[in-house]
Amino acid sequence: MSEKGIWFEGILFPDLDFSPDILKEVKEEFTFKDEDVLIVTFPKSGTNWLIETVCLILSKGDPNWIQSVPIWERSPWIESSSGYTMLKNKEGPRLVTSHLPIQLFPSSFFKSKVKMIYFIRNPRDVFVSGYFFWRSTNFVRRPESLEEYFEWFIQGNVLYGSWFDHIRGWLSMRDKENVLVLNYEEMKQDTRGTVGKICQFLGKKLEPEELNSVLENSSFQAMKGNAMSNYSLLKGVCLEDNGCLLRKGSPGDWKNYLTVAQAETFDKLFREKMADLPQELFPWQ
Ligand code: PPS
Repeated sequence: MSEKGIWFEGILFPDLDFSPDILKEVKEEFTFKDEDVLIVTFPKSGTNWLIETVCLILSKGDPNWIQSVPIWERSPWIESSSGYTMLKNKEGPRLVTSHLPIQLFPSSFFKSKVKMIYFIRNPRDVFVSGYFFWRSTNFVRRPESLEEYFEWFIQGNVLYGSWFDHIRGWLSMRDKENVLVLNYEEMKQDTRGTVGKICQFLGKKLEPEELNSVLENSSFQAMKGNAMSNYSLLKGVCLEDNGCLLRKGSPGDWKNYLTVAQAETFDKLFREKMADLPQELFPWQ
């Protein structure tokens, strides 16, 4: 994926709404406020699902906000030029999203009490999800085959760099009071329980019917039908007609795509790179 895109400090970014100058400014000058809420993920980890869920928690289950404002305006990506401008000009507490690796993150965050949720997904499913999604976009070099994208992914030669480095970097923050680490697989298996954890972390108490509305309106089917959240507004802009953010939403879908040899290469790499971290952080293993 190295021919098309923007490079900043050794990390590849989309060729759309990103620039090295803004990325530098974000890192050095963006000022977090303690009341902001932050969502950080490696791309294709379920970011938009988490954003939708948090938006619904903040609106106490009322779907009006998620059905009337595009998801990238409700919780802008801080590193994109448009997201950075929106966030800088926004009054009051902000919901902020980012895929940035820790070394490129605004330094003001590390001195703040901002509550951050870091969301992790099985990298094999991240890989498959990315392969299908990036092929339908016009802002990154498209892989010609799954094999080619596999090589790029394990070398960390993809958008936002190496999955392994991203996870290792951010997990160094996992014991901080203002950090909650969640994962896609557990949220899928016990969505109600995970939403409960998020509410507790954010200090939000929901009535049972409000909680039901959060679950209903953030479901895969509801999001797939919500034009403000399913990226259909980007068709013809940077997404082709067959482009689909909500593709399958199935943990373990990688088993339908990786060969036995690729799965073994992945397992070996995972062991080498992540062996010293508590394995309960990776419940799909
Ligand atoms: S992005 O472009 O990096 O911000 O994409 P991201 O949102 O991180 O990841 C997209 C994958 O998340 C799945 N998704 C969901 N799964 C379950 N429930 C809900 N509500 C949901 N919303 C999004 C989406 O289907 C993508 O995964 P794949 O495996 O491609 O289906």
